[in-house]
Amino acid sequence: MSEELNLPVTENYDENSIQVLEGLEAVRKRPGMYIGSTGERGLHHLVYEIVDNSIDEALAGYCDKITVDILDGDIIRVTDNGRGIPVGINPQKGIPTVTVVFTILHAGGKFGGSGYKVSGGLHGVGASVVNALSSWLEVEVKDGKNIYKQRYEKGNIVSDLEIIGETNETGTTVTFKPDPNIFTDTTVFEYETLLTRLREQAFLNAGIRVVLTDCREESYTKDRQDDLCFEGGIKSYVEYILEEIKKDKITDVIYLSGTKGDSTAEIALLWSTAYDNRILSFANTLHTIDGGTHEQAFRQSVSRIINKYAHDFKKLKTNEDNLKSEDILEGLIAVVSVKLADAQFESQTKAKLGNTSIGQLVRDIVNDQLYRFLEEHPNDSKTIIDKAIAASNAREAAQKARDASRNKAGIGNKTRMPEKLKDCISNDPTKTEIYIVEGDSAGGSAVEGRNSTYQAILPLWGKMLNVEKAREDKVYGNDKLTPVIVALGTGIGENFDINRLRYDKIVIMADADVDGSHIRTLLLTFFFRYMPQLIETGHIYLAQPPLYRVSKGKQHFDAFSDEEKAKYIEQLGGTADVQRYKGLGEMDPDQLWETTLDPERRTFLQVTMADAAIADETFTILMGEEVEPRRKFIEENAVYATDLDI
Ligand code: TTJ
Repeated sequence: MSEELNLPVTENYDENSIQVLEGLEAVRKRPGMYIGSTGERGLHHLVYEIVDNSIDEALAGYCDKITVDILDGDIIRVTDNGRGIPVGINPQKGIPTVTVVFTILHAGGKFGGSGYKVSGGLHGVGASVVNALSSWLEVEVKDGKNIYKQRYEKGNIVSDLEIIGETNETGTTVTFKPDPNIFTDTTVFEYETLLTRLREQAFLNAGIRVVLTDCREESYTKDRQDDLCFEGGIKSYVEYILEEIKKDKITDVIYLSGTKGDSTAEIALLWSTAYDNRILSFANTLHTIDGGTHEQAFRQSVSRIINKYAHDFKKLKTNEDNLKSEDILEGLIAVVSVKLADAQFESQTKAKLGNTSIGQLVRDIVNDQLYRFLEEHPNDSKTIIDKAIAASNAREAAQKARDASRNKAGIGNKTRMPEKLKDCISNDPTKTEIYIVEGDSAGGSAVEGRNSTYQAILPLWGKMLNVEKAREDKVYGNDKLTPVIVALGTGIGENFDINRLRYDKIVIMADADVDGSHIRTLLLTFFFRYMPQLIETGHIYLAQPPLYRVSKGKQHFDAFSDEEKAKYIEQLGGTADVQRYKGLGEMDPDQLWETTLDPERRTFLQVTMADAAIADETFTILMGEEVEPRRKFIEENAVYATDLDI
């Protein structure tokens, strides 16, 4: 049912409307000027342009639900339950405001009004652009009395604004089909792409609710629906990122905010167990991937304030250098969201914010509010500073090791091997083995018992570092592990090069007691964190020395477990002499060769971590206070392959 509206009809448009049509013609001629590209990114941008209008209505407090439906035929439908775009005649244009919205190219504020709209430069004014680039677009408005509808094709009005029904609801629905003649790459919408951006919008506009649904029959995301609403806003955003990277937070979520004039800034941050940092910055909800004044101000002022606090509260000695920014930011997850009227972007892709004033606002907020947080949360402050110190020590240790391994690899002068290393004669890295042995005495019998052609021995320090007491930086920050790094030759961290590995097998040979378990824990954690490729490529083994020697007369057996011991006693008629090996240091060289080193008779355990990510978190526990959980982990979690013929 459509009732004649006393509205100007299409043929009566004056010269202005011809100008209007030319305006949208320009959009079709150079779409990239208006939406960045006509590829997949530009296609999805159309949706964001329409949704932004509803988000504005939600931020104004008149709408609490926005739905985005992907329909068959590469069609999008966006609906909000706001006031509805006004249908009354726009005095300047002499046509309904809703028609102005979709047919007149706007440069400034929302719908051509004088008031500015906090936007990324296109937001809230992109409706006519979307219309111009769509094969067709239909808008339906409910104003609490009537349902109005109008249809356009390629930006051209093809029907008057008509009343098609009655309603007591209010809201706006826009349905459109992007023009395949413009979007020649693809017109297929990706659910995950839309989800990512709409989720971002929901985080950045606390409390707005966006429901995305895939209504397509054929789509592999058919019937997928995500109902996105985060009352916590960017505080929820940093928690979300934490979950995504499977790390744990080590401080509370910190929230800072402030306004200056027309500009607002809000910041959420936390420190996590991660080793890198993730700082996302946004301007008018546009993700400024290349950062800009707001993000730079944030990074600089966080570093400044942490150092200021550390010195003020004697966490750093006055003559101690400041902590480096990269160490302070290690593990940081932060979202910096600024909204400002005259956002200036330094690149066409709007990826870098240029306004200097917003940088000052961010600095003021961090200087004032972060410092206050640190004062009021001494535990979190200690955690942040301890982590930065640990990061600094680990970085210095890594640098030392890089220098050492670079020298070792013949870069510059020939590096001396660690003096404790009893290297093997062969240089063939596909055949040689290095045994990392706990203590000098075990090292001594291993040196005598080994086959020096292809077996190298590296005795480590005797008494294991009191791992449960030593903080991570103490464990890795000192030079105890440097001999291992130099001997292996690969370098560590980002300098790791598996092609420089000097041995085929790296065998950890330690006693089955608590000290042995400490050294195994430490070395596995060290390899996992700084040379994980060694684990992934199966180069790491645990030697399995026997626990008992069961003998009777001339016969003797070596047992590797209590069960085996009982079996051998049984085999020898129920009685036998049982010698418990106290430790590797107790074994004479021949015994060590026969039981642990000889490839024909030894039992190696190859360390293969099924899930590095789980291991990472578990190793974090290993570095915690309790020794027992760590030892238990090593015995249970490393996946061992026994009787390997290697
Ligand atoms: C503007 O101020 C007067 C009352 O209505 C306000 C308004 O325009 N609200 C509004 C616009 N709600 N939703 C829209 C909108 C929704 C979609 C899906 C698309 C567009 C272009 C606008």
